[in-house]
Order: sequence, then C-alpha cells, then structure tokens
Amino acid sequence: MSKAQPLPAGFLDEAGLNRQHVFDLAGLPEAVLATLDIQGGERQLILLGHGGRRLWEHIRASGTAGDDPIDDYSIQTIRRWFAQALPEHRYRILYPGPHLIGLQTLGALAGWHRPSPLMIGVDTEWGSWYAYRAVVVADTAFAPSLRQEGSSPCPSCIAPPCIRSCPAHALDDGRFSLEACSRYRLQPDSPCATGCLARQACPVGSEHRYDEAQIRHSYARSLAVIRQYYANEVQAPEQQ
Ligand code: B12
Ligand code: SF4
Ligand code: SF4
Repeated sequence: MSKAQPLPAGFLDEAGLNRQHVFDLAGLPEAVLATLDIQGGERQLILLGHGGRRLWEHIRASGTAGDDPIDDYSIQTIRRWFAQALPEHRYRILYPGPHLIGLQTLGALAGWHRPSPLMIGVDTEWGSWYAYRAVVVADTAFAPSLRQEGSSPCPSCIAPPCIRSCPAHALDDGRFSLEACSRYRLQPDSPCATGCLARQACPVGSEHRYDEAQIRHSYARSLAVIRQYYANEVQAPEQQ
C-alpha cells in the first residue's frame, strides 16, 4: 500500500490561506461530527486559516469587492485550488456557510487555538493575528496533519498589556465581558468602534498585525452584529 501524501499546500500558502490542517473524519469527536452533516464518500476535513497580512494583500490585489471580500476570496481560492490541483476529488465548503461550526473547537484540535483573555486565540507565532477562513470536507486521503504543539503565551505574561489597555475594563478578572466591551464600542466616537486597543497592545506576534484597512473592515463587521443585537434587545418588549 502506498504512503498517504501530504496536502499539496503551495497554492494555498501563496494565496494567503497559509494555515492548513487535515483531519480524518473518523478521528473527530462525535460532538464535532454532529455539527458537520457528513455525506457518503467524504473522508477528510480540511481546516484552512490565515496568519498575518498576506491574505488581505491578495484580496486587495485581486480586486475582490462586496460586503464580505474575505469569505468571497477564500471560496474562490478553494475552488481554483481544487480545479487545478485536485480535479479528481469531490468536496463541499461547509464554512463559510449557513450553519454554525465551532471554529475555535476545531482550532483547539489542530493545536492552533490557545485561549487568551481576549477570547480570540493567541499563539506564540502569530499572536492574535490569525483567523479561520474555511472548513472543507472532501473524499481525499491525504496524510492527516499532526497536532501543532506549543503553549499559550498568556500564563507567563506579566501585568498583561491587553487587560491594562482596555478602557472598558472588559478583561478585568481575566474573563472577557462581551457585554462591557459591546456597550463601550457602541458609544458615540468610541475608540473601539473599528479596532480593539487591548488586542493591539499584545506584544506577541505584533510583526504580523493586520494593516489598518483590514482591522477597520473586520471590526466594522463585528460592530454591525453588536449594533443589530442591541437594537433587537431594545425592540423586543414592543414586539411581544
Ligand atoms: C458569534 C461570534 C462573535 C460575536 C460574539 C458573540 C458571542 N457571545 O459569542 C461577535 C460578533 C461579538 C464577535 C466578535 C469578534 N469576533 Co467572533 N465569532 C463569532 C462566531 C461566528 C461564533 C462563536 C460561537 O458562538 N461559537 C459557538 C461554539 C459552538 O463555537 P466554539 O468554537 O466551539 O466555541 C468557542 C467560541 O464560541 C468562543 N467564544 C465564546 N464567546 C466568545 C465571544 C467572543 C467575542 C469571541 C471572539 C469568542 C467567543 O469560546 C468557545 C470555546 O473556545 C465565531 C466563528 C465560529 N463559527 O466559530 C467567530 C470568531 C470566534 N470570532 C473571531 C474574531 C476574530 C472576532 C473579532 C476579533 C472580529 C473583529 N475583528 O471584530 C471580534 C472580537 C470581539 C470584539 N471585541 O468585538 C474569530 C477568532 C479567531 C481566533 N484567532 O481565535 C472567530 C473564530 C471567527 C473566524 N473566522 O476566525 N464574534
Ligand atoms: S497581552 Fe499577554 S495575556 Fe494578553 S493576549 Fe497578549 S500574551 Fe496573552
Ligand atoms: S474592543 Fe475596546 S472595549 Fe472591547 S475588549 Fe477591545 S479594548 Fe476593550
């Protein structure tokens, strides 16, 4: 029997989807499988992420526009990758998609996710400057990736700059208060409307920090979700 080949990742690396992890579906916990709606013939889950600035540079260069250029570009890139490198394989892109998949749980299984006071993962290489871009299931038989070993930089961080820099004290006690953060971000002229002072204060991986346009884009999106959430909360009694 021939040895399983590693994922051919050069195209993805170059395109900015520079974090990849291959799971055999058979090795995933039941609770995770239950969220995936696996169909016959599918054998592997390929988790794709980006670290640092390259993805955004490619998005700008490709001219991808619209409300969600990151998701659109990621989907286009995966389609091109399968068409060029893996034309004999069948695949489905589950994320981006309509169903909630616990990306940080998958990230923890891959060894990418290290918890931090910010609630977003922070690792020793990329700091907080990485995210999950796609979950693909396919009939492939690549060599499963080894879990990335490493540890969280947070437990050894002295007087954590992230906690000290948050004007809303949303990270005090080492627990992130989404409520405190959200209400502060919604204030008129909030310095956190389109960026997070605490995240930017973290020294780990700061050389990978996104450029201002990417930060503004991502935080404007999360602020829109928060605004919608609080608008519904205020309207709720009238709707009853
Ligand atoms: C809903 C959501 C939000 C909501 C939070 C509401 C809430 N109470 O959960 C809002 C819109 C506020 C939000 C904001 C942000 N988010 Co968000 N968010 C998500 C989303 C879509 C689902 C989280 C969830 O409910 N999971 C459900 C369970 C089943 O998933 P899980 O992995 O098993 O569980 C973990 C998470 O839920 C996490 N968690 C729980 N509560 C919160 C709250 C926040 C704010 C975050 C970030 C995580 C988090 O802890 C669980 C254990 O690890 C995930 C993507 C995804 N599909 O997972 C992104 C995700 C967690 N977000 C992410 C990011 C980057 C952000 C922002 C920084 C985006 C931005 N640039 O503005 C901000 C940070 C917060 C802030 N200061 O505004 C990244 C984190 C990447 C990483 N390195 O870990 C994710 C994984 C998206 C991605 N594509 O990579 N987010
Ligand atoms: S500043 Fe320190 S505690 Fe905060 S996220 Fe960075 S490494 Fe972790
Ligand atoms: S966005 Fe602002 S309020 Fe929220 S955690 Fe970051 S620094 Fe604190």
